[in-house]
Amino acid sequence: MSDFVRLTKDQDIAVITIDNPPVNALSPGVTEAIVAAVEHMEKDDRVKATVLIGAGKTFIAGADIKEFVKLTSGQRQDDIGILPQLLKIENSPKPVVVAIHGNALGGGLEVAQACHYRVAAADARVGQPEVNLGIIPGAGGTQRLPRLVGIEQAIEMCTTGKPVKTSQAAQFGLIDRAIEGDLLAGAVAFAREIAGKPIPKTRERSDKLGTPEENAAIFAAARENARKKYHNQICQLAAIDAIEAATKLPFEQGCEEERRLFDTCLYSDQSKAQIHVFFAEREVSKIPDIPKELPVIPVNSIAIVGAGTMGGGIAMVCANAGVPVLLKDTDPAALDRGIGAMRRNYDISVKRGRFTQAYVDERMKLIKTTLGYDDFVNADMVIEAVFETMPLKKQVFAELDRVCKKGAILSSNTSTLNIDEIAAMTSRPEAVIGMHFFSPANVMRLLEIVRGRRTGKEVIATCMQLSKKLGKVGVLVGNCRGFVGNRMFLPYIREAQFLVEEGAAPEAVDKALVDWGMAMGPLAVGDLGGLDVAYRIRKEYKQLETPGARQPFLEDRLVEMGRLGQKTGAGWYKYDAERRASSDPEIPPLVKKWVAESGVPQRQISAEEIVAREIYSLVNEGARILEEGYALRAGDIDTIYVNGYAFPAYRGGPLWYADTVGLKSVYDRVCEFHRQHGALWEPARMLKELATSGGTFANFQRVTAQATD
Ligand code: T1G
Ligand code: NAD
Repeated sequence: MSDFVRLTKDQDIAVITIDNPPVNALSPGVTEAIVAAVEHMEKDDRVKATVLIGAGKTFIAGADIKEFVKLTSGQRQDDIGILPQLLKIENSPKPVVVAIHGNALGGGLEVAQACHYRVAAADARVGQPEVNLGIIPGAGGTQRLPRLVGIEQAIEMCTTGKPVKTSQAAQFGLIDRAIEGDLLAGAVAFAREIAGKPIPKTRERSDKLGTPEENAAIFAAARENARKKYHNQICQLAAIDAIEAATKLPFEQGCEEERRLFDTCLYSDQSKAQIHVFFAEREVSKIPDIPKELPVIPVNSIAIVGAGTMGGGIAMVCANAGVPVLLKDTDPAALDRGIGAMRRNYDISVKRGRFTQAYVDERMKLIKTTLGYDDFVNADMVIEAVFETMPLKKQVFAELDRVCKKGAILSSNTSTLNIDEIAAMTSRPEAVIGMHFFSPANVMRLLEIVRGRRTGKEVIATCMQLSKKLGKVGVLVGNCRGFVGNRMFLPYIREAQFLVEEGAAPEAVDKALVDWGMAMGPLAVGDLGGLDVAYRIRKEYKQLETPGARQPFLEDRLVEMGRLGQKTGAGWYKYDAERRASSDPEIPPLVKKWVAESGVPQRQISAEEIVAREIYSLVNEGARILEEGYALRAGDIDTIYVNGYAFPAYRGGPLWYADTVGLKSVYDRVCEFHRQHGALWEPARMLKELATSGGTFANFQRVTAQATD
């Protein structure tokens, strides 16, 4: 038998164990090995049925995505060809029962659907997440799934990409039995029960395919919903087309149509971008100068200083990960506010069915509050989230250095302040690191882990690992102003103001970016976070601005007249009680007056120029960050923007997008903006070098993230 499968027997039941670590992906040879094993058992008369199970932590997590990269980059010519193999399993004269634990995703669930029965551990998850890679199921999933769960559920699973738990899958008819306790034993017992009975073949079923009359409205509604929800994207609509083909065509023809739609998606820029994001998100945890096997510091308790917007959210993240939290603030009212905000957030999650009340009660029990530092001595790690002023941060870290035990990690959630300056307040700068969560901390997946000049490698390794435990995407960044995300965001929101100063309506700026794919426009984002936050940062760093460089003035004016955004009911837009935005008739005359006073020439500005100036401001600053060494890889910057700034994954992130456009034309456009708008648009040296040498950001690799300059 091949290395990928092991064959054993439990009396009259054969057991095929798939073993292709780390996630039993259907790498070349795996499907063939499974089929060979099934066919081998067919010839053994003592065998009545076969169980298919995965070794390690999961069943099959899908096709081997690396093979798709080889296909679309031309490294591989031949077809991946999973589908024909699955037909051989389905046509087996002896029943094959699949036993699922961990995940059965994509091709993994398609293998399961081609088997005759499916049993699963209670905590397993099954799904068709292909749309997260910009593709659709390509091994018969769009043809078999609707036959098993019906049209609507198949559409839901294939367009959202969200896996479902065993209990739900059993309700849909996708799983025949949920197994408590020993999965293999339960699967073998099930196989013994069904052996000898007529073998159900999914492809022959049609009872859940509905009628053209019934289905017409379902498909129309699904398409309309997909166009709205997945703006600009092609794969969700392709998945709907393929499922519709299942209701109209015989199985084999339906699979051909699925294949045609699959290839259209796979060779699209959108899928290449999303597959880049998939691997980039996994690459961020690889730090060249920090060995994978470096021992980490156990973090079994966390203390948080400051129970405000961020401190409360971070406490929820820790409690959700099962880590006990000690939360400190200055007075009981502040603690009550913090706890109150957490309860409100949890209530929303319960209402949305994400958590049960019992789960929430358990989590809240993990959060203890305090007004002093007494119990901080027991904390393995501290996360500081007090007001963003250096004097207060220094005072708090001096206190932490005094009270915390040796070996404790001291981290700050600062969004702009110098980690080394904070660390210098302690006798243990090697234990100080930045843990920059994004608001709302209990929702946003991104975590910038800021390496100080003296931060110890085991402290970094510990925080990188902890970020995964906390359900975050932890990206290691250097200690420069605004780190990576916010440093790039400053020119992005500055450019938005300049565009309004030059004649674009605020709505036009935001609409251009939303049409292009951003979840929200830059001005609306300002209103969401509070225009006073960026205002304070502009004032705090005024002395660092390039002398004589143009400075935006509109948001300063808005802030100075108390228009701070959503929190004051008005900013660039006005907001109703539910914080729904609408254009504010007061804004155009205000802007007209301020611009007239400034003398900035007015002109028509196209949506194309708006998008180019916004996105290329991110690219240019991103290139500077890479050349200065504050990020390890272009993929790290893309991961930061996709997970922290709602940059569309189907565009791959700012630097992948620039590579897709072509760095020569990006550079030429930046040079044009430099000529038109001055020093702020000076092209980054790396952008110039890569553009003139035909290089790409994707191929740029740095050895270590720089600590500080
Ligand atoms: N192919 C290749 N490598 C994979 C992989 C896959 N499908 N899934 C994971 N890996 C690698 C990953 O890069 C990492 O590598 C290591 O495994 C651990 O992953 C035909 C067309 C299963 C939930 O989309 O969602 O089937 O960095 O860090 O957090 O119709 O991996 O260690 O070198 O993510 O425990 C559909 C993708 C494919 C699922 C586990 N399947 N995987 O999460 O580990 S398309 C998916 C995941 C398809 C068919 C279609 C997650 C996971 P390295 P990890 P994890
Ligand atoms: P906030 O004003 O909502 O909360 C700060 C809390 O710190 C208040 O409850 C205050 O009472 C408390 N505090 C002040 N001094 C204290 C002390 N000595 N001991 C204990 N508690 C004390 O502020 P926030 O928005 O949560 O920001 C906190 C930190 O997180 C800042 O450094 C900020 O830059 C950073 N940050 C904020 C965001 C955001 O979007 N709000 C995002 C990322 C990072």
